[in-house]
Amino acid sequence: MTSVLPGPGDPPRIMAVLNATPDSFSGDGRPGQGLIELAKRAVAEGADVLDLGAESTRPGSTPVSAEEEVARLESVLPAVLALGLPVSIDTQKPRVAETALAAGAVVLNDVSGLADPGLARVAAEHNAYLVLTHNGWRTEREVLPELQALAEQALHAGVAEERLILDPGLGFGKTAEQSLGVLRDLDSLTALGWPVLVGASRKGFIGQVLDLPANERLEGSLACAAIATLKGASILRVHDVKASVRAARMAWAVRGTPRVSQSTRR
Ligand code: HH2
Repeated sequence: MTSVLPGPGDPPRIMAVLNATPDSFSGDGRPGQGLIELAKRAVAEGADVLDLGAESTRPGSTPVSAEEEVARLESVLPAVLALGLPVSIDTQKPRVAETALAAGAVVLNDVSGLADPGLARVAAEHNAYLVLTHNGWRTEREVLPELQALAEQALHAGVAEERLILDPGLGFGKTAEQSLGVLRDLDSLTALGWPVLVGASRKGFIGQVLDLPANERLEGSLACAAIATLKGASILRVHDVKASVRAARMAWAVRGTPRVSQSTRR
């Protein structure tokens, strides 16, 4: 199975978005067989990791109970796991995380910034990767320390250092200007040496810059993918796999130097 993280000399891993939700902002959420077809296509187009979510994180989306989230996941997870790539679960609920990791998922993708600290304990128990996302905004200077504080919290809960992945949370509680600033300064985050995940694909800040709806944001998303790659991101979370693989490989060739690795972090 491909590893979740790239080696220091490899281009970023491409994480394909799979939304088992009827109300995803990006417009391609789909339950059941449609999602499995989407997953197969992502594999054929060169995805490295599949990120499966059963609750939309879109502002204003309807909250889903743990029971409903588990039911949505269970209807597709075995078929997605059978495709042979590492599977990530986009959830904020320890109960949902527990079920998915027990079934074979290997990454917990938490966009809430450990709103429920129980999630870190579940990741630790299963030795799963844990994506810690910066959610909200106070000042630009506080993004890095807040992410580091989340990392410390996860380490304290027993998550192994080499299992942590940090995400600056583009669009999460941030204006377009703030998201652009975070992407502009991504080097300062990747320089810390933790693997960094960037989810820019089809986000609202791209729509605001280009004045385009979600289904017209491919080029803007690729520009962001290239910038994140140049600045040392380890994982790109994307909707358009084939185009993103190419953009990342090209930007990585231009970068020409390995990314800072955890082993040199301290
Ligand atoms: N963005 C979304 C969802 N999950 N996870 C991480 N780690 N980083 C992100 O930036 C991120 C994420 C929102 O995108 P999408 O899944 O397309 O929409 P929705 O949550 O409405 O289904």
